Amino acid sequence: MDRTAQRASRPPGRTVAYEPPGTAPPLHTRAAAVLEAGWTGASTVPSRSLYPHQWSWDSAFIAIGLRHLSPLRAQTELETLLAAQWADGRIPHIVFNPSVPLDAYFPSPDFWRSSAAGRAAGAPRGVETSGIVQPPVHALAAWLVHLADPGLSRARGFLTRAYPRLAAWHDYLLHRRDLGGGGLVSVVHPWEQGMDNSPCWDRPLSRVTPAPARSFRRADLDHGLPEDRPTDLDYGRYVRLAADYRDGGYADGAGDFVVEDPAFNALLIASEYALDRIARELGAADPARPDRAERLTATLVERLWEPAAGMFLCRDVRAGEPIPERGVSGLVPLLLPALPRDLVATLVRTVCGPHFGLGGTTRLVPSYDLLGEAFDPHRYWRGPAWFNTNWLLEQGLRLHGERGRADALRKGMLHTAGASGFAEYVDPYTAQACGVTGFGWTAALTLDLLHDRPARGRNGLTALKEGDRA
Ligand code: 9WN
Repeated sequence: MDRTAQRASRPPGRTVAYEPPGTAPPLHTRAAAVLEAGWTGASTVPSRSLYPHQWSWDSAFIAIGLRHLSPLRAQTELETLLAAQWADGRIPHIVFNPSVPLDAYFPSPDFWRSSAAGRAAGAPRGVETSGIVQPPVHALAAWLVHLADPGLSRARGFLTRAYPRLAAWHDYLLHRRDLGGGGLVSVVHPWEQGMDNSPCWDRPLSRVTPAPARSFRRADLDHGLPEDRPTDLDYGRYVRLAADYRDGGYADGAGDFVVEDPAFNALLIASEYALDRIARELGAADPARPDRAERLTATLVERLWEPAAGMFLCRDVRAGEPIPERGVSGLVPLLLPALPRDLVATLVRTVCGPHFGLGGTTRLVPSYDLLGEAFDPHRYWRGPAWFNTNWLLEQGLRLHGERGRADALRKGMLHTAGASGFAEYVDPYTAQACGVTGFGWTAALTLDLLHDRPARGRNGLTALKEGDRA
């Protein structure tokens, strides 16, 4: 099918149902079928075609939804990822499935060469992985998975086995990745932050000399529309950064791209709260841990809050300055329980204001500033709305008592997920599906929203505060 026909045949958005009402199976059944289709026996692929391996933060979000279908599978999902942890504590962003052909995804295991190039950093020998990381949603996911069936979790020693690995993961980030020296974690590649081609990276990436286009072959364009994906120039820079990191033995601190990101750090803080709850459940509470989460929240505010923008901004550590772009990552700290009240109020105003349009021009929050020069409603993380960031914002709104807005966002997400065939991302204005359909975390987080108890004002994040059975 040519590109125009592919675009025309996309599942429509908010105005027309994806399947005629009455004939489609319930949303819950369809979401469960997506996760079933992606299950490999040990973990879930984000997409059989575009992403045929295990991804780190995808697995965490997928486990959060999967726990409602099968707590055992959700535990296994996280255990498979944790088994690929490096001895220095890092959890790799991809765990490769050896039965998938090398040319099915780029960069493939023979690019990363983890077991050889990562030896000094402690890469595992029995499995090939990438050498970079992704946002630390894992302790939060592990705690929520535990709460779904504490009896099974205790019987299998799930948290007992997961806890030391999660603690080592956080230690790696806090000790080896404080590259700005101010107490926050830095990412060293746009793929680490997870919002790969966000306009927030344009400035720091402009310092990176791209690898020549002929030196690699992209596999993503076999499955996705070029106008929905990063450009070749972006890929050239991603490849250069990753190859330099690999050639330096995956040692931290030398690269050209070093950024402090609000969402990455906020997710670490949320996971610090979760780690504290896990430790308490195991009778191994560390009195320093809750303080650490609150101290990190204060540091995040001190280093990344930008009053003039009404939100958090990324910080270009190499240039020593904030990055003047409004990306959705600057809203994600809304999920932090200890965020000062005036900042909560400002963030809510920003989400609902002209830059993100929630409840006005958009039904889901876009990945980037609607008024930004680089805004593009279809190109990946340069404008489209994604379900994981919207889920995080729904959690944050509800946590801070914004019930009406959280309910509306939840409703918009459920409708859009079903109508788009569980799209990877959608046009924030029309809700037209972009990227692939049948996407893992879209289905998983749909299930989580369906199992929420919004009427009681509870959700996954309130479980951190209350020890609630989420
Ligand atoms: C590179 C798997 C991943 C997500 C990322 C998303 C995309 C990969 C790619 O897919 O990135 O890691 O090949 O584009 O940007 O957030 O984890 O779903």
